[in-house]
Amino acid sequence: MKRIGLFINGQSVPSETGKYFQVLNPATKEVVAEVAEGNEDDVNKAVSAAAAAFNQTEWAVNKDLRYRVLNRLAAILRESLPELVELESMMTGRPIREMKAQLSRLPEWYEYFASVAKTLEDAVPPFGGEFVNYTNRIPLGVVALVTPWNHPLLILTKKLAPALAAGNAVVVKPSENTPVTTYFLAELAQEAGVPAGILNVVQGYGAVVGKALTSHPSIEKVDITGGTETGRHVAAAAGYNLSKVSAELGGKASVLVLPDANLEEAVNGSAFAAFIAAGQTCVQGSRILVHESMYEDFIDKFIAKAKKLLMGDPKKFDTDIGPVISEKQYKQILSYIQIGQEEGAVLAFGGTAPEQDELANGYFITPAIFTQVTNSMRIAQEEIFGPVTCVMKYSSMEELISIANGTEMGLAMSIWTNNVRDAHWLANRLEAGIVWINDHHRIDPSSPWGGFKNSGIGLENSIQCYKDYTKTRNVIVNISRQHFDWFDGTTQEKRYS
Ligand code: TXE
Repeated sequence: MKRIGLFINGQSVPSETGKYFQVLNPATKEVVAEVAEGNEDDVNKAVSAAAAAFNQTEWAVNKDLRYRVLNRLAAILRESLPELVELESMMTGRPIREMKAQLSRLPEWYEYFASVAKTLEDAVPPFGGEFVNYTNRIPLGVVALVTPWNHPLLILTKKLAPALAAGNAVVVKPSENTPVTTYFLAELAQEAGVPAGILNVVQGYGAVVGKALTSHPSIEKVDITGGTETGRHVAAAAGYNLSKVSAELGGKASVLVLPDANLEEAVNGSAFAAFIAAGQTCVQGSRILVHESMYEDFIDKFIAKAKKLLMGDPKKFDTDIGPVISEKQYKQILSYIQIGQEEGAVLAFGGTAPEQDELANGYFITPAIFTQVTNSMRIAQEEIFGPVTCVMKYSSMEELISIANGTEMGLAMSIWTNNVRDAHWLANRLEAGIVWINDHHRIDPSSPWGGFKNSGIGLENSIQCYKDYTKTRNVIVNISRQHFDWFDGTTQEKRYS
């Protein structure tokens, strides 16, 4: 069995306590690896190593170095994909086909942000008078990245690529459920030329390592993806330290099917929105809003589609749906399925253990479709984070907007229509940070990703995210040949501001 250490100052080290915790495969409950369990002392060590590397290596001040190293990392990562895909699938239980599709895009993030670092121009503000003014973007210092288990490497990469490109030193706290690939990515980064100490990984539990790291006074920015409650605690600690914070939190995404939509396309899109990753994504289509004119047909076809999804061994290439991540999530999802029925919704399909004996050991739940759902029900409002979705009926555009915006979350939504005017009209009325039209889940390093309302604060991806990993030094130069003396005794009117 593999034993994996913490990654501090470019080296694999045991934790201060010497303790290890087990990472389980949720499809089989077999142990994937034993991982060093960090604590506050390990966090302090990692933050000190990061601060020293930030101050003593060229990383923070040499953009060309960063550009070359991050492009090299992208190339090395491409070559390492088969092993990472397999490991990530074993830790998360996500089907190998999904992980391959997702991880094969990761190198693009390092390339994109390397190019942003290389090409982004600073400003020359029109200061006026005889002054030249220019700004310099400089890295923040040591930043903390806290990541979840649903897309371990993708979510890490969305934060790490801009953080490194901007010249910061990083300490990562991966999820206790899925810490293994994060460690290997750190090794690959070192191989690519990231100096020792610039990227550190401290594995362990959220309440210990996560808390110590995100409340550490030397951390200049905390970037977390996790549950909304966790986000609130982390943001409060960051607020006390006056450090920046970016938080990608819970979601309750609506899929809006307009009356003119192509039914088959809308059904396929809704299944993709709701059931990829066994529904464990922050943008999961957990509320499918269908016009009354097609509601019954939609439900029939949607159930037929869900029936065809192959639940099984994540290692097999034809598996569509794997298990959910852990016993905690499994119980949470089943309890919501019960709550939905108690609230009066109809469980029209799924929501049970699969029939296959070979899946009995894993945390498998068949895709669940609720109908007769009203917007005030808990299953329509609270993040379930599993393969459960609610289909709701609407009759007018006003009602559609009111249901879609009628949650505390505001991460993402998708609109399905061929009517270009309605698509854009509607998109501009939705309270969500991301709106897809005739698609769902699509992502690109250049395209801002972040939530409104209780779904979080700040952005991942895009030039804006890069800028958020920097601070601005503003240089104001007096180029006048006249010597300035405010107190020259003349009382002449002069500019002093
Ligand atoms: O998340 P946590 P959990 C939602 C989803 C899920 C729920 C709980 O609804 O059902 O959250 O999942 C670290 N200080 N999302 O318990 O705990 C933790 O160790 C600092 C949505 O797994 O929020 C992990 O590394 N860090 C989401 C990370 O935070 C702390 C993805 C996220 O774990 C901490 C995951 C603390 N006090 C869950 N407590 C999305 N937006 O995609 C925990 N952590």
